[in-house]
Amino acid sequence: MKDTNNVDTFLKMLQEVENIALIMHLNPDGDAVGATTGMGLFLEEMGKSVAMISPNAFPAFLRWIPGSNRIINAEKSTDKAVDALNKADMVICLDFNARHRVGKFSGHLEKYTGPVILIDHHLEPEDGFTHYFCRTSASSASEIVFDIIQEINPELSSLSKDIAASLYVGIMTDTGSFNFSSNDPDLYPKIGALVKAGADPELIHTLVYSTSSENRTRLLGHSLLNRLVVLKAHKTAYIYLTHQDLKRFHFRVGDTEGLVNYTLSIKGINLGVLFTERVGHVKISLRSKGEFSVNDFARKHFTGGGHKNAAGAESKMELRDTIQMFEDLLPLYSEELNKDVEYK
Ligand SMILES: [Mn+2]
Repeated sequence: MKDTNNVDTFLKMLQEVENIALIMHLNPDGDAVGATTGMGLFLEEMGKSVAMISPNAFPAFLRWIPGSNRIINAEKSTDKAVDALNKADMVICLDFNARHRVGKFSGHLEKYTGPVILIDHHLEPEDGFTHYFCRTSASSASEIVFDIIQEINPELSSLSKDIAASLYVGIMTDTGSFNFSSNDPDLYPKIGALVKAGADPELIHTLVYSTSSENRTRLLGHSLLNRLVVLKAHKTAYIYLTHQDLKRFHFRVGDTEGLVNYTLSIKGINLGVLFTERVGHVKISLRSKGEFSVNDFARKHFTGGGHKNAAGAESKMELRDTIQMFEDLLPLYSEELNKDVEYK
């Protein structure tokens, strides 16, 4: 039996350790970075020595996050990241639940023999972690970090402004500013506590969402005007981006973040997908409204998974073949795709 969500077990383990390495997933998003810096800063307040590792670079619009300037980019500074891992008495993995999600760094993580704690909110966590803080009903890994902090420190006196801002940005980005995964009423007292501790929702929203480059905004325009395909019969819309598109608009990490959501903004569309042609593979982002599970779909037909209404996947086929395969699959799901969301 997996020992899960047990703060006492975690605290006992913490007593034994001095150096802790925190690791987030490849292509980190706001939740991955925010949960990591939030947890990292909290552990430092507890007197621990903390190293934070990212498998690769994270987007520029997250670089203001307190503590994020200390994150080691394992792709760029591999030796430094491996050193931090080897020095660690404990590893904490945040916002992912399968080791392959750290990309090239997974080999190092697999070789690590100390305790590995998982803090995550995705479905079906992999076996082999020492302790699990997993709750799929949580909005984000950052919310789970908040829960851990609150259980250790119920008065939240250790919730500094910097920790609060980190966790707020994680919850805000993973819920699309409280648009999805945010129906749990228990989430809102936590938001209140974060704001009380000094997180500034207006400022954080501006720092995250009003920072597009001109190229990114034009890529959005190009995507919607020239690369959007609507399949009304299947209540599906998708956007595809080729190498050339990315090159034309000087694509940088994070530029397509949130782009897939525009597909679902069309009335009557229940499944939205973004196909992005990368070197050697096609990156697939999937979103759905209502009952259609993009997690099941991504797991069954592509390499990937995530949540019921938001998932990511990869295809090793050419872009054209990937899209063809996708279109061929849609008739199999016509019943589920035709269930529209309605007010209940
Ligand atoms: Mn997350």
